[in-house]
Amino acid sequence: MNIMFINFNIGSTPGINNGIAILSAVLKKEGHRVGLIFLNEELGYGFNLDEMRKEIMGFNPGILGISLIETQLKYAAKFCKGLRDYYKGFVICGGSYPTMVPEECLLLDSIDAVCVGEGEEALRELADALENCREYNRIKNLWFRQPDGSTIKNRLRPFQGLAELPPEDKEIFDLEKILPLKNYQLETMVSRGCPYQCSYCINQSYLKKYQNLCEDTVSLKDYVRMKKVGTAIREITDVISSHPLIKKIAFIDDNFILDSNFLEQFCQRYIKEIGMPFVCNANPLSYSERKAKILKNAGCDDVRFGVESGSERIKQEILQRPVSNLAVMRAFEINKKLGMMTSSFNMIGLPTETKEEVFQTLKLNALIMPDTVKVMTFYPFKNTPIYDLCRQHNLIDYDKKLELDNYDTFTCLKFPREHRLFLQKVQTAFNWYLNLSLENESSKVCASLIRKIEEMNETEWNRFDFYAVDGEISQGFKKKGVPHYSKFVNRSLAVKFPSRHFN
Ligand code: B12
Repeated sequence: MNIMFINFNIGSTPGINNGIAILSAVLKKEGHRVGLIFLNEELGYGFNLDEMRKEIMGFNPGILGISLIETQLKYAAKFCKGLRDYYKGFVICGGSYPTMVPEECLLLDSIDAVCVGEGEEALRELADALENCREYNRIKNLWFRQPDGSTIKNRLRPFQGLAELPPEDKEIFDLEKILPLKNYQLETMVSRGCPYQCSYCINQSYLKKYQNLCEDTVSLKDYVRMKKVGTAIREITDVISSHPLIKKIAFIDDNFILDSNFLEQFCQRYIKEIGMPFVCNANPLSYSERKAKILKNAGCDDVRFGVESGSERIKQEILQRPVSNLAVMRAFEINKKLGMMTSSFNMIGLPTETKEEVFQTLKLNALIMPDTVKVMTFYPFKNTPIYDLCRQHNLIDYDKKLELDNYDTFTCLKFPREHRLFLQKVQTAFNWYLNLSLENESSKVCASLIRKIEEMNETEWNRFDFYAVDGEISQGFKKKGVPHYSKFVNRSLAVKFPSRHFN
């Protein structure tokens, strides 16, 4: 059967969708033909309904599979509206958003079914049933909309065993176009699930959903899984053998270092079979000098840590994230000692967060001095504990939320105007605030610039070309060799100069 996926990646950095990559591998193994429409302007494929129609008609899929995250819902809804004018096959959607709010996705025009949770077995069974004209209404993990408007809500099967899966089909993505946009870094994952219960992430609700809907009893232990070392290695070697320009591997798991045994075994094989520099995500709480040494010996030169906030109150009360500032400082200290780079991920614009608490986040970053710093604006995802908190306090501006494609720059919370302006200034100019602590020429220049922007009203701020000024002062500092942070490529990213980062 022909099965075509649609990946909505509009207005946000393109990347391999691991969900589609594994579904494609499973379906191809069964002999199906798999196609993909990857919507992303940077890849030269914007949201153009006529183009999509031509591609779909040309591929003639029996199943159209939409992979969806919350920020892309508006595009999927528009696409689904006119779809039935020309497409009569089966339409199903899956991904993090359909899993969090399946009832809402079932209401989208043209949708026949929603996949709740993991989709490998469900989609394989659906394709098989449709191909052989068999009954499919009882397939686990699938919810169906009936012609009379009623729904069938099947229970979920237990979490997918990763050992049974083939290597992902990353080649279904146009890697020739994606890789240059990622500085020739190949993104991959070695695990699924996360044991932490942070209120802003889907993990907590994801597990709860399974606990409520699964046919068997499932626990956190079942949710957090590692791939087979051999499969994780092969998913990399297969791609690098056909894309020789790849120069770095990025492990984008929530927490790459979670399982010590896996880490050791994987790193041993990685050195021998891949031997390329790599970067990974890690939670400061799971970090230790021992793990850092394993990483370093295997070629890891950069670890990305979720710092999130410098306010202990925000972390405990709002984010339910038990990672103290001390744990953060320890993790960064370990890397500094071993000569490894660090990246720090942060959020501002959190519910109940005060100006002082925003500054605590900047101060913590100034203390730990990461090589790159990302500061994003908080975005409440549906069905997460923090979303419920925001809703209870009537904090969400739903129209604004719908407008946002990603959560880099603008808040969709109903803060007073003056606080919104403050957040925009800090999110844009956070590198200048970091420079204040460097106690060098950049601190003096940035102190006076910060005074200037802090006094600006909304109109003045909107007219102010921050990026031109930042580029100019950064050039000057670079010429003189003055250490400083400047913005790089992405509006939410600042890089420390001098930097080994983009060599
Ligand atoms: C890796 C990752 C990325 C990668 C890949 C993105 C992608 N589209 O998959 C990159 C780095 C590019 C990325 C970017 C972003 N991400 Co991201 N990312 C993740 C992460 C850490 C893991 C996802 C993953 O690969 N899991 C493993 C695969 C195998 O699972 P899966 O994707 O869920 O797929 C399974 C099922 O969902 C289902 N399925 C999926 N699609 C389909 C389709 C059909 C037809 C069917 C039947 C089934 C099905 O079957 C799959 C196999 O079992 C999650 C966190 C998490 N815990 O899930 C966040 C997450 C998905 N990201 C999120 C967000 C918001 C973003 C960004 C908007 C961030 C930004 N500021 O720009 C961008 C958007 C990019 C885009 N438009 O796709 C949110 C989504 C929230 C939500 N409720 O929708 C998450 C959940 C993080 C969070 N905050 O909790 N991300």
